[in-house]
Amino acid sequence: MVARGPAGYHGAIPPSRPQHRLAPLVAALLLGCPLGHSQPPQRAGAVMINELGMRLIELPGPDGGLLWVAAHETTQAAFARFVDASGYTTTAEREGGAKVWRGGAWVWGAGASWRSVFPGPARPVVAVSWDDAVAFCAWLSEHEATLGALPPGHRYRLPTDAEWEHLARAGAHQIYAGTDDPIELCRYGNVPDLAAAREGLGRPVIGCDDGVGLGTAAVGRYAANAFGLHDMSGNVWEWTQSPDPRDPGARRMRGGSWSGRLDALRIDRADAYPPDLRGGAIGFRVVLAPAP
Ligand SMILES: [Ca+2]
Repeated sequence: MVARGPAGYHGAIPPSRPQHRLAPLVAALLLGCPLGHSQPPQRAGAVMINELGMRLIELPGPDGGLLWVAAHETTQAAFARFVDASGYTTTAEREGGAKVWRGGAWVWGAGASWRSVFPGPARPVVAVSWDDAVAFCAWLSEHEATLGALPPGHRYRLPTDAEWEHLARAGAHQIYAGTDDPIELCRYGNVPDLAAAREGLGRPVIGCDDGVGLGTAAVGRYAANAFGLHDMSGNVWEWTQSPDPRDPGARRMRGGSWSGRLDALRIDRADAYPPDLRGGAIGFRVVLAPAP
């Protein structure tokens, strides 16, 4: 368990033993150091693997405090561990379906759920509501706390809207996660592209080919942004913790997807939906952060 646990957390202050170091430029930006500063990063950039095999990277949040951020969107394999252990029933399963892409449009899919929409253990879990994502975080927090595997005072949760944007930007001023050039996006994520057009997406696409048409890609298939985070732009929309300022009953989501509008892939764009919405282009990513 220690080998797979979060850097061996058993009540001790986490050891500083990063398995992965960020590029010097990024490290300098992260730590607010002038370039050329001789002191290496002490903590930011450390990596740990949690009890579900999820890779977490320690990164500065928008307020400068450190938090652990999942490098990937939550996979179906991880979500299955939650469901198997807890007996949880998702919103789609309780309410009889989810939105699915069919015939060039999002339509109601009777009986659709995370088990049936783009199935694959390494693919992001989709067709999950905001409520489902929050339930996953609560269970994972309790599960790892019981095992003594949580950093003291930490809990899993969804990133806030501000955290998501900061993490996608990764200390740069890029338009998309990883690049300013939309043609480059096929290196950084599963986006509406020529492959999707060939399969009949029927919407405007970027003139590049990411190798995946209609549907999700396995997490981590594409290049990470400068913080080491994959699929911040594209693959699936990611629920955030935050209510929408214009509609407090709705929850913000970020990053766009394999099927959506091209402008939604921009770091500075958000969408918002009721917390019980679920569909084949919506998933989530978690952070592990000090509890308030
Ligand atoms: Ca994404």
